[in-house]
Amino acid sequence: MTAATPKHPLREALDAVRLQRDLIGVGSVWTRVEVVEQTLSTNADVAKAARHGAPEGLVVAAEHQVAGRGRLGRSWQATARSGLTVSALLRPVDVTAVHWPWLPLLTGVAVHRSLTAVARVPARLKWPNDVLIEDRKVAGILVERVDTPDGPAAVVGIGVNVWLDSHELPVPEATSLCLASPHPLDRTTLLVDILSRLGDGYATWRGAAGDASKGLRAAYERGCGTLGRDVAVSLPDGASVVGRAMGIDAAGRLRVDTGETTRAVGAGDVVHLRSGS
Ligand code: BT5
Repeated sequence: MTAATPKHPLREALDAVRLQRDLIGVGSVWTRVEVVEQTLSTNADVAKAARHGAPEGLVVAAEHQVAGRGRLGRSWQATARSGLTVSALLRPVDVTAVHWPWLPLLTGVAVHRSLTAVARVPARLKWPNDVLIEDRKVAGILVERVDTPDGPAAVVGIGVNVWLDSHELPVPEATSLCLASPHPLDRTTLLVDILSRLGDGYATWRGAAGDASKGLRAAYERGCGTLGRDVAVSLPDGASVVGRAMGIDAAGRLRVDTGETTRAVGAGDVVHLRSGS
């Protein structure tokens, strides 16, 4: 990837009226879209609303998120209006908890499809739910389970780098849509597309009672650039698994062939070592 030529970043405000109009309606999962100028974390905001009884379908998007959360206590950094920082409340009460680990993966499928179809970038999923362009991270997803008086809920958080110039990238391994694509696009269009796909994917998954074998698993595998590659996976307990990523199992875990055995990894950080052959 070549270093940045600034592409006249058009940091227009999110169009809250259009978001409401295009996302909310009969048959839509989305019930309310709020755009806030600044907040600490949209995931924290939606979790708080969930604990206070907010119904499924609440969406909060921030123009500037100043304490964005990543997984495992890490952070998500983005300058004002440079991308999407958005969270949505889902309450899949009729899906048994064993299938909930598919929620981040189905969110990844929606984001990946949107970036390839609308932003027209050669994006690939990195298990479990990063979205990469040429091995650089353009989007991150954080799904958190929250206990609420109305039962367990899921807060689905999505961060996408849209108008970040190269000198603004928070880490060298990051990229943005404007750096990777010659097709400028506005954030409202992208957000409508991502949430529409997420809503459809969620409704289908829920309709299948969370059973990913009814299409989600295959869809995820098609978009996943981790498969077929040699990987090193750091596990939460500090151990690591090195081998060839072979596929995704029925529980959404990554199957890694270590040469001696096949391990199913449910959580961890993957490093892509090199392409498999
Ligand atoms: C993630 O965590 O990638 C999940 C990020 C989720 C962010 C959204 S924004 C809306 C919602 N509200 C929140 O508070 N959070 C969610 P993880 O896999 O742990 O990756 C975090 C790591 O990505 C950091 O340690 C950095 O190395 C890197 N990183 C941070 N900001 C980045 C950015 N803008 N682009 C690419 N990489 C970034």
